[in-house]
Amino acid sequence: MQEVKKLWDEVRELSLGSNSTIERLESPPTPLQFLRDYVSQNKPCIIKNVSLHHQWPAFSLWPHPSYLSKTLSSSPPVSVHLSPNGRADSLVTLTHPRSGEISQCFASAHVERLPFDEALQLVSNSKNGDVVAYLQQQNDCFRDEYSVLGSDCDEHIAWATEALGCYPEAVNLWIGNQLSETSFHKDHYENLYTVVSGQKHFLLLPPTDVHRMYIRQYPAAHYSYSRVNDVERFTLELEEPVRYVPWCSVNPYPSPETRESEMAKFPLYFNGPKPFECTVNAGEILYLPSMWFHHVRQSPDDNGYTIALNYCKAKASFLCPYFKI
Ligand SMILES: O=C(O)CCC(=O)C(=O)O
Repeated sequence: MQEVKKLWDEVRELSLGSNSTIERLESPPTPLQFLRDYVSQNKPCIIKNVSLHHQWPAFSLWPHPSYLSKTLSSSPPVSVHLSPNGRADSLVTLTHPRSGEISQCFASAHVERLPFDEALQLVSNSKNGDVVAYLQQQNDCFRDEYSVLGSDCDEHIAWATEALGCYPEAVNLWIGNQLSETSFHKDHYENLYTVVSGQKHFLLLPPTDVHRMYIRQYPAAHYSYSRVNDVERFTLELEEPVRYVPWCSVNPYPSPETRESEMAKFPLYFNGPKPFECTVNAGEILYLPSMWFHHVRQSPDDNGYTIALNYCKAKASFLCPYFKI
């Protein structure tokens, strides 16, 4: 274990810095700077003033819900994730119906496709303990479900495309509010996470901190949701046959009642180096390199929504694009 702890320290000392903050660039980097200083080092950064340099109409139009509703009024339905507490795709304690045994499972949201206006209304009517809605689908939903908004932003981020050597494989739109939270996980793709309205709050840990996440196998479960005579009900059902999902066990924000026990269960997380912490504001892009662990919370804009767009591509062998520049 001593060697692993030394590795965490050395990664911070040699590459990431030890003050737990993410570097902020005043303006978009050149492709060469981006590749040399961040992509090839697998190091996150935040690019400020994107709205000035890229001048997407999205930054001024999307914060107005009436613009989105009007523009999307004759589009096909959009995907909305529903859960009782805004914590879908995360660990939930489940009492087994037959044995009464208490265990944890990996719970996925109930996903519905609804007309945009109806889906947006569900976000603003969200209530913790009742129903929390999050418009999202990580399957290129922006180019599929929201294609009419395509001319409001760039199809790709030119300096990143040049540095990474190819166009994004998926572009996803996220519309939620402070009630939705994304639990710690990692992805295998390079992520240019652009906040259009509101703020996103990230906790980040480098891939070398994998042991601090206590990744364990949890049985997969799904929320199913019903609305009968205005009575809304979620039930959590384990998948059958059982399927196991490897997931991070750490909740970085335990309640005051569970804090002590969580700290005792996950000492490497709570007693190790602090995670990198950053808030990404409207008009900024977070470069989130592949395999970094991330936990995401959000604060809404004045109209009650947080809107973000992320451009993703699988990590290539980064030496290839480097030599293309
Ligand atoms: O914005 C969020 O809620 C989660 C974003 C995320 O996890 C991702 O882009 O991989």
